Amino acid sequence: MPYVHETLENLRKSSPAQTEFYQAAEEVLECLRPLFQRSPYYHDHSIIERIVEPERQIMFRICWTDDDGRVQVNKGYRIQFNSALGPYKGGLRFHPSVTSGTIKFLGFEQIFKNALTGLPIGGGKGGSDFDPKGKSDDEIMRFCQAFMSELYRHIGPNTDVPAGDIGVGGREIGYMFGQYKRLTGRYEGVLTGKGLDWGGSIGRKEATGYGAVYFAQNMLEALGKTLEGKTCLVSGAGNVAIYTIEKLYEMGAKPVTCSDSRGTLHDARGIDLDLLKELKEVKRASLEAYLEQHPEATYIPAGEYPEGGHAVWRIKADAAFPCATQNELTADDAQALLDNGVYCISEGANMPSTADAVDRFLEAKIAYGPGKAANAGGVATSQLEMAQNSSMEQWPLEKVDDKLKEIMANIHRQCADTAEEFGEPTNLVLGANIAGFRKVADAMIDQGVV
Ligand code: NDP
Ligand code: 2IT
Repeated sequence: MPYVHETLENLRKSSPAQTEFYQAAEEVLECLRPLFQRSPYYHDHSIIERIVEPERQIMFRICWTDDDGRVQVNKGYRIQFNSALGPYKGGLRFHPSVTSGTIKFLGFEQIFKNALTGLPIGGGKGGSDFDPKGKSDDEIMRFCQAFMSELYRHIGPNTDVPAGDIGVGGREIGYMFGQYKRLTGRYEGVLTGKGLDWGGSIGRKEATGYGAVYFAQNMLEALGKTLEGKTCLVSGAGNVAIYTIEKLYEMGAKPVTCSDSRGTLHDARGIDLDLLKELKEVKRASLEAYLEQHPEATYIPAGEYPEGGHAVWRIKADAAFPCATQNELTADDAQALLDNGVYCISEGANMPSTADAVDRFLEAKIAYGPGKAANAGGVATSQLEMAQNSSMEQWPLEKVDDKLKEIMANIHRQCADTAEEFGEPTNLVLGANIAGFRKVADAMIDQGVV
């Protein structure tokens, strides 16, 4: 299929340093080959050349003053990738590793993820290389205000609605919302993940993690299995990891690990969720402090696993939930998981498995739910927050959670049906990419050359 090959070659030349974006684009485009063979009209409309090119990318300078009175400078980004299905929607990431390539890969993934939800949202993403670690509350507030002082002119409830991602939670959304309101004089649903007393949706904080577990449950149901009594590995210790662990307990499973950038925690009796929440949501402390209350648990500092792999993925279990960051699970890790009997992987994070790791999972034909399908519950519930804001309502938890369950089941069904349609019934990567792409591409064709 020269069409796919040529587009990837052109991307390699035009985006030489954007390796994560290239990785994400290659995965999607390679999956589309059988679709293009059946439906040449996507080629006739130059759809893939158009879909890999963001509609707009905004880069800006952020100047703010630290507690010592020194002026600090960071880079800010917002990518408005594709608006065929609705206003741009996607999170903001504050992490020192953020580059324009990181935001581009996340924005690209977001297009297809948002399409899979079946809700009217386009794809966008943003963030900064700002490092929230070790900053005071005042510093976080001044940074968020400075960030929004530029971003506010590019966003709006019907144009582009940012939310949280790594390093951006309820506190940061609050400071950014306050600054948006001050600058525009408008109280409107321009961000999601807001506080429950000022426009937030009940259940949004929990939605990504809960959704990833619902997705695992859907995959297991198709195999006649459940999560009940299963030992589960979770990486990360942030928003997605914490609520994955919470839902796993509700399903009768036993999550035995979590991790942060400094190390991995293994508690064979099951992670103490209350303590984890206190350490991470309240004290913002290292996971090592967990041992003060549970000396029988094991803590393995990052990089100190004897064989050089990621310690989380070397423990015997049934299911795994990567919920930290991109490329945190390598081919060696994938092999270790398979050797240890893991037969279900549901990705809470965005692109946590390297391309080689994904290949291992697909070859093994285990239940593998790629991030753009398995973690779509977060953005889907963000859209429910937008719906509540525009109708000036607040829905009860039961209603939000029922909708989340239904959306995750629909996503699973679409991925499985599409995989089946293309003759690879266990390949949900193929199913997710073709099903998401078709919706966006068809809408782009309907809307003409714009
Ligand atoms: P948080 O900032 O709440 O937590 C991130 C966790 O991952 C922390 O434990 C952090 O450790 C760890 N982590 C982050 N970067 C690295 C790194 N480079 N190496 C090792 N560990 C790292 O973020 P979220 O939980 O919100 O996001 C986690 C993942 O889920 C991301 O991939 C995000 O894109 C994805 N996601 C998030 C959604 C949401 O609604 N929040 C929705 C869909 C996907 P430490 O604290 O030490 O930095
Ligand atoms: O990656 C993601 O889907 C998110 N960070 C959530 C985006 C959103 O708009 O809620």
